[in-house]
Amino acid sequence: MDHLKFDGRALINGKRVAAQDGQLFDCISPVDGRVLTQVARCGSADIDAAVAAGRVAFEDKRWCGMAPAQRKRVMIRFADLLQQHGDELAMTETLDMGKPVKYARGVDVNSASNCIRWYGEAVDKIYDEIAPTPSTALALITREPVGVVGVIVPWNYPMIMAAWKIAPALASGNSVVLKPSEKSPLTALRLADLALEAGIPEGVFNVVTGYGPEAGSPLALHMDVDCIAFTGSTRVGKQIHVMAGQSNLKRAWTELGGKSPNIVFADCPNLDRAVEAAIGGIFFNQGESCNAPSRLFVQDSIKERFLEKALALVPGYAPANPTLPGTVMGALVDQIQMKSVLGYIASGKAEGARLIAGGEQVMQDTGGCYVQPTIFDGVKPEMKISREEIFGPVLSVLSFTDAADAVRQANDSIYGLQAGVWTSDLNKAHGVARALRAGTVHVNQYDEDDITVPFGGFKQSGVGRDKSLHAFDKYTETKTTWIRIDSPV
Ligand code: TXE
Repeated sequence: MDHLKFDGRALINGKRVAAQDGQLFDCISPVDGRVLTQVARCGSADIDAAVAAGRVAFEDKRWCGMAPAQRKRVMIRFADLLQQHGDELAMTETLDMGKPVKYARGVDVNSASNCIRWYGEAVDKIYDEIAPTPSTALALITREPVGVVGVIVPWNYPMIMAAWKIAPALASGNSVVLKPSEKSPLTALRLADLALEAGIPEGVFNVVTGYGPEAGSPLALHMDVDCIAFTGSTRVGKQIHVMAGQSNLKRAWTELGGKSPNIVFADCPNLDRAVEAAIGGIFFNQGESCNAPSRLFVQDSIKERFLEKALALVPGYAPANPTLPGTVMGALVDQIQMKSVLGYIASGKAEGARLIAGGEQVMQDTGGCYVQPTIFDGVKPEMKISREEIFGPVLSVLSFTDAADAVRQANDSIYGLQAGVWTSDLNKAHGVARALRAGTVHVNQYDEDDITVPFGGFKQSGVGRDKSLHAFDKYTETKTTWIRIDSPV
């Protein structure tokens, strides 16, 4: 990994550039605390330059005017380049934000590449519509790119979150200005290098690095940005909608937090699988997943057996250096996040939940940010660890009496991103799935995922859907063109 050289300059109009005022910030690895490189600390002037480049590229149609079949070929080449550079991208991601390299390669690179390929494939396969009007008129319903799309993403899946937005935005012919998280900026810059290499014209895909208030806000407030797509915290997501309204009423799409309930009934068809999914779901990616099943509801009659099996799996998630190929639990993204997670663990103890696994920071001697996989039993709905998104390896186990009680408790949250139900009873599975207020409900599994299905939340988990053909709704305007036919034959 010492062979990796990082270039922390922004990418604007096809060129790597420093911030206009020369400001930089340190990019610190949570693996061992080392400074990986310095990164451009962009501000308003840099955002203006990136948006202007995107606007010029959009207006002269160098990308949206390209024949769809050609645009498709370029995007597929872009997806191929991610695979060709997969090992480098994976190790960069691991060093930058701490996830195990095995998953950075096997999940993040593959999934980002697949996403870009899938939307690329769609470019020349989607048709517009003709409305069923009387014969005196022809009404065309066409989709047009919105123009310049601003994209702000978090640090937990930097490449995947970027791909979910830039792929449909680019496939629809837009220009993009991407602001990655200041905690994990490096792979976004490499994606933009590879996009250029693949043949996406200069100015079409720009990356500006920097902090939220300094680089993200000017993008969300920009009068010449037509759409802003955001993944991150609910707190900042609300500000994004305000900024969109305060400026030019740009379209705003947000994928925000979650506190997903996972309900296991006593008639669960396969207890071992339910345990593996519950534990794998919360500890994968160090618990830094918006859709992590962080509230586990287990019916009383199987709870003891369930937790016994769950505890047996916990040692398998012991944190280790994520650059090693066998590691399954890496480092939390930074010191701030680690302190926040440890604060939630302290609050769980203080509020009287029963700590049955983990609870400690470990590997302090490395200089990295490592926390044990942690489970609290006896969690009550009003406790902070049951209500707030922890975004770390902390599972809260709650109880319920019957299906109605489980649904009531599950829905008692400001969030509505995902949910899980485990039962052999088809009626109960359908009934509970319908009653759950969540964008995705998993039945008798929790880990299925595919680019073909929409992803997003009800309630304060956000507005709009990533993935699937539905994502095109966010990056296109629908136009009606009425054509009068004077004298039908
Ligand atoms: O997210 P932020 P943070 C949750 C999770 C986590 C907490 C804080 O609970 O513990 O949020 O994480 C940019 N204007 N999630 O602080 O701040 C920022 O630079 C414009 C859940 O990292 O929301 C980054 O690029 N942009 C989540 C992005 O917003 C601003 C994923 C996300 O940062 C901005 C991440 C501003 N004023 C965190 N302030 C999920 N659901 O996937 C920040 N940003």
